[in-house]
Amino acid sequence: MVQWNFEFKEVAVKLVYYGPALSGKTTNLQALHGMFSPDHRGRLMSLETQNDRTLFFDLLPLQYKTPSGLSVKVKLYTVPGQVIHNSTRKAVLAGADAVSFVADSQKSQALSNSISFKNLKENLKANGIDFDAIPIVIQFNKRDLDQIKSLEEIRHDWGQSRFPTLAAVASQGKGVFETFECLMRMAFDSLNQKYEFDRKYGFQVQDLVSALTTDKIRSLLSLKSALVSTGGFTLPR
Ligand SMILES: Nc1nc2c(ncn2[C@@H]2O[C@H](COP(=O)(O)OP(=O)(O)O)[C@@H](O)[C@H]2O)c(=O)[nH]1
Ligand SMILES: [Mg+2]
Repeated sequence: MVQWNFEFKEVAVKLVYYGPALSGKTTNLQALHGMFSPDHRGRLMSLETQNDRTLFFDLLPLQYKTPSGLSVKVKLYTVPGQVIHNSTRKAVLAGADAVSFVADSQKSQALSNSISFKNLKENLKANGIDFDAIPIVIQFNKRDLDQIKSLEEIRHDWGQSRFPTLAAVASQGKGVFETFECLMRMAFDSLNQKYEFDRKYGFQVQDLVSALTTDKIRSLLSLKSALVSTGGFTLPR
């Protein structure tokens, strides 16, 4: 649930990276942290156990102010993927405005992906969030490895769904910003329908997305080529 403070013209949006253990959720946030301009990003906070797996969650805060004075705060979270950490996962998901589901492309991980996706559905429900309405973006990460699900298979499985689906190699920063951009666009399309930040404050998600990176980084990005299937997402012109 977006937190909207009318008096202070401040909106806080929560985006959650969900998925099975070791699919690359933390790596996504680390890569994003490296791409975002220091003017807009906060510190990436990670809580890790000794074996490098996230015990609680990671948090990367972003801030942006429109010329009209609307302060936009975006908080990116990851959940711990391990089955035993379900209570943390449920807590992190509370109040989420949009979800990026990071799947591991390796064929051997297909079952973990589907268990985690089912768990996402359950935990959204437990938090009173409508699975059929919340924006969800799917990222198939680790495209650099062998024995991965082919893009044709992914298109076959997800192409008819409402979820935009993207390919990524998070450890090389590929497809990471594109996934984030898709997620932000979906999230704000949905929020604008309800709160009209665009109409009331001239807020354009494009302006925020552009402000976050330098031109040099932007020139390396291509949302179109990262998309495996578009789902309910319309590419910006
Ligand atoms: N080969 C490969 N390894 C990756 C990729 N993304 C993440 N990893 C590695 O996978 C492991 C788990 O990543 P991490 O981000 O901690 O997973 P999390 O549990 O989902 O947060 C780490 O060793 C990462 O370096 C990728 O695209 N390709
Ligand atoms: Mg992690």
